[in-house]
Amino acid sequence: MKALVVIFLFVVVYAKHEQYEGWKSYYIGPKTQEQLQAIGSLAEEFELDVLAYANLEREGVVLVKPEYQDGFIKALEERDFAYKIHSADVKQSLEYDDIAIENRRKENLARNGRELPYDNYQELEVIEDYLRHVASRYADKATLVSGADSFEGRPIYYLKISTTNFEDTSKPVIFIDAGIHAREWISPPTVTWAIHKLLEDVTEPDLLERFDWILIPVVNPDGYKFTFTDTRFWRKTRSIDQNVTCPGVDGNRNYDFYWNTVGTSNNSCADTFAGSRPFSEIETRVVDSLLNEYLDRIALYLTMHSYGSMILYSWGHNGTLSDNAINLHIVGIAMAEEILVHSLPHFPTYLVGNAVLVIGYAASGASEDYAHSIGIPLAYTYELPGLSGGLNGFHLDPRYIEQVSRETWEGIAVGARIAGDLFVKK
Ligand code: 0X9
Ligand code: ZN
Repeated sequence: MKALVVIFLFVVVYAKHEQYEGWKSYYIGPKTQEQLQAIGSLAEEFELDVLAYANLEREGVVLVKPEYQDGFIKALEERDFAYKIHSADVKQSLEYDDIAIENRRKENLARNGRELPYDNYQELEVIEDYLRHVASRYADKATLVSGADSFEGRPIYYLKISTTNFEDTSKPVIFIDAGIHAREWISPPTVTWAIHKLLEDVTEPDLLERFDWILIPVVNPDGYKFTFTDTRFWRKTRSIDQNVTCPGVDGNRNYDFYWNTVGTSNNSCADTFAGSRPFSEIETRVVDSLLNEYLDRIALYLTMHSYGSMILYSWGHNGTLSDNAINLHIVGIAMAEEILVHSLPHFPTYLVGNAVLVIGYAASGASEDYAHSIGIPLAYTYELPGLSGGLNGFHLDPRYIEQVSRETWEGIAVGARIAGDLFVKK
């Protein structure tokens, strides 16, 4: 019987990842600025899916389709790139991941463990149950709202946390979202952990007294769900537009900031498709309307992505600096230093800086730039740790989810306090 269950599980996951048959992933380590810059054109030429961005100190990881593998390796060798295999069989790596995830899920159920796992990735329904639970258990401080239904009809939940029901308008607001990029599974747990620290395990009461919080654990629930059920490396929303070929828009190219001018695609089948117009997606409109509703009170905006151990700030479309660059840098560094204090020795050190300079490419229509452009003084993209830099596993090994959530919270706490000190109400 047990053997049958194992076989059944294997068949189910096998079918699920069929689309990655023959795919491989590689570490690539650029040694010179020219090599670093060449990655963008290699990515275009060989339709690479970049899972982690390289820089001169740190190798990146790319996914390569079977039909491009020979040409890609030839191109790397011609350009004298350092590279090594990351997964020789992506489909099999995903199957192993699924089995490990399923086993941990069963162990959790058997232990009757905490409601929300931090030793396993968090499925959408589990996050939603948790949000409903904390909203009713801590009704005096927490309000759960659905900003709208997603394209496929799922609630886009956000939690408002406040000791005054948001009525003391002199309090600065801290706004954090996660899960706009569906496949970046480490992102939502950092926001659910923040909720845990503000409601269930309050070790920093000043953060509750001083600030109101808006927290969106999964901005893109349709895409997130789709990565669990169908396509592990799906990045975009799941909207269907009759005028274009493929479903989905890159939420982080869909904001109204130099929309569709750089680092974006007009091809709906591309991962960086900017959409048919700014804010074509209900998911980005929900964030936009909240940003605008609390515009004069938001002291700090964070959006959680992966991978790369980076804290990025404006301007990400052209690499220039904003008028508030010094504060952006000071607060960015303070967050990164605090994370470092609570990090593990083998985790990469966070890099902090202008998005273009640190991640190595320009892209318009991203949320942190938009938030900053409408007047939010401190706005950052976190690229959370994972993949490269000596961590194991195909994606970030689930054993590190709690660690990343904990250390990220330390960064958020420090960032909130300094943002609060700097905040001048308009
Ligand atoms: O490209 C992105 O959207 C972000 N990286 S990710 O690997 N998570 O996709 C980086 C966005 C950086 N910010 C700007 N370009 N403004
Ligand atoms: Zn992302």
